[in-house]
Amino acid sequence: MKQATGQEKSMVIPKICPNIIEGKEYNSGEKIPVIDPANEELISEIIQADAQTVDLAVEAARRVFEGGVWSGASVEERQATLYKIADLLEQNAEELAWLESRNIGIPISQSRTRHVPRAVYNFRFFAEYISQSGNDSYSQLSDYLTIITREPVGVAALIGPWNAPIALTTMKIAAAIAFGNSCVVKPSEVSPLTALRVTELLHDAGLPDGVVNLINGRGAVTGAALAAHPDIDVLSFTGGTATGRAIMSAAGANLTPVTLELGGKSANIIFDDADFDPALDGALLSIFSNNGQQCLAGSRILLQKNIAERFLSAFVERAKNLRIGEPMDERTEIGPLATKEHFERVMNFADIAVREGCKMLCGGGAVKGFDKGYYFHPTAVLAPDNKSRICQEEIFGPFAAFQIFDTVEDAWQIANETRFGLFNYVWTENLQTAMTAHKRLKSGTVCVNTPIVRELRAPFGGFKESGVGREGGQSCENFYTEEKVTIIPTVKTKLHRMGCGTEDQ
Ligand code: TXE
Repeated sequence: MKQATGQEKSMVIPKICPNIIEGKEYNSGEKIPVIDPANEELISEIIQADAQTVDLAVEAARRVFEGGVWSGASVEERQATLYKIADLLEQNAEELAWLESRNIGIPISQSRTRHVPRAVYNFRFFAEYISQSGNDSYSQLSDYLTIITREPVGVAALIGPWNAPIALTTMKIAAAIAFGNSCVVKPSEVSPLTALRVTELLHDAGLPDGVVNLINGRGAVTGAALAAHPDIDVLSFTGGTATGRAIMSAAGANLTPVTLELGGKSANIIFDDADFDPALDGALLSIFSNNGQQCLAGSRILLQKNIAERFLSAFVERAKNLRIGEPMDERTEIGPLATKEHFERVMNFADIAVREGCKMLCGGGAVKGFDKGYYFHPTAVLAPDNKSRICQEEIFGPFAAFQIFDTVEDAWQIANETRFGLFNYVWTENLQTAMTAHKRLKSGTVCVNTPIVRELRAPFGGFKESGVGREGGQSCENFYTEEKVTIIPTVKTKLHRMGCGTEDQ
């Protein structure tokens, strides 16, 4: 593998994204194009790992795990390496932000301020976590001490999404390796660039080769081979709900535990008594940041009837004013969608909205003035009711579906009428309404008077079809470690003597 070149490394996109197994590059296999969504140009190609290459990666991870170079390292050693990784990511932050924005079209200002700092924090957080977490023990049973310890689970398969690749995939990597595991990482075929650079930086930070192995390829080939592999111990996935089902079935055949962080259709409920300006800012951020491609987007905006007209007109005015542009332009607020297929899918929802009788408030099509690139206009529609497809399906783009409701009770009912349950947002100045939201909304997280705040200590995940399991400090410890119970008598025990031919106890 290449040596560290640090900040001096010029910002180039590698022509080929190889598979990296135990520190070695594997360059043979089908090539799959990687496209810049801003101009539709070929910027790189991945080498697809077939089932045999996936085997090699899992075998390497297993060998390195059993060898103990990392799984047997002390907490202090692991912590030092994790801090070093965080430092190196930070030193290369500009390059990582640039790669991410070129690859998936996220505005550079957001890659710089949110995605890459989050990746850095993921490693720092788990470095700190492992030095603080402790073990339980029980001494209630007379004359016995029962100690609970944790061991790394073994080989973790980590399958990442394309919408926030560096932030979400490093969360999985940091958690898996912090607890001593080895892993096989498969980024989305759409967004391989930052995962490759991060893998190089892991090596430069001194993480032993083979602790993190990188394989590239399509979901149906590489992803499916990894998910069905009998020698992985756990699998963590972030992506779409349909893919999550396929992965859970494949893993289930081997009794491999999974965490699935899937889609969402979160309600963002604005009550009449909400503080207007923060609610408006929060609603815009919630649906338009990350080009609307986020699982926790507040994509169904529910307005109580007295605030509705004023809110709608202020929202639409701001939405029309969003700066749409080249992702590398620092002023850009909305860049292109990540792929052509996704762009067409989001476009199709604009047609569906019209067919379903929604009122188009703004947007609803491709942005004029761009000959190339997958630019979709920030869109807002007023839906006739919650049954319409634009209120029930995850669009995953800058597409806000408004509804108007009457009573507080109506709000809970509409918000919960969905097969998803990842997030909900509530804006109110009434403490009772806020506390009722906390009880009544069926989702993994309820945000009151704030857009998303990601607290890594807290469990992140979804109810219903939004997922299985949770990610976060304690949740990740539970997932990436096996618990072991050791029972020790605290006094010399006198055991019943079987086979002595005596009634003596
Ligand atoms: O992602 P996929 P898709 C939602 C969003 C989006 C929809 C579809 O609504 O429009 O999902 O997105 C790998 N076995 N989210 O289809 O397929 C794939 O290679 C193993 C929500 O583009 O879920 C990639 O690495 N792996 C979301 C990863 O799964 C498979 C983020 C995610 O891709 C596989 C992304 C298989 N059979 C999309 N098939 C979120 N929760 O934030 C695919 N993959």
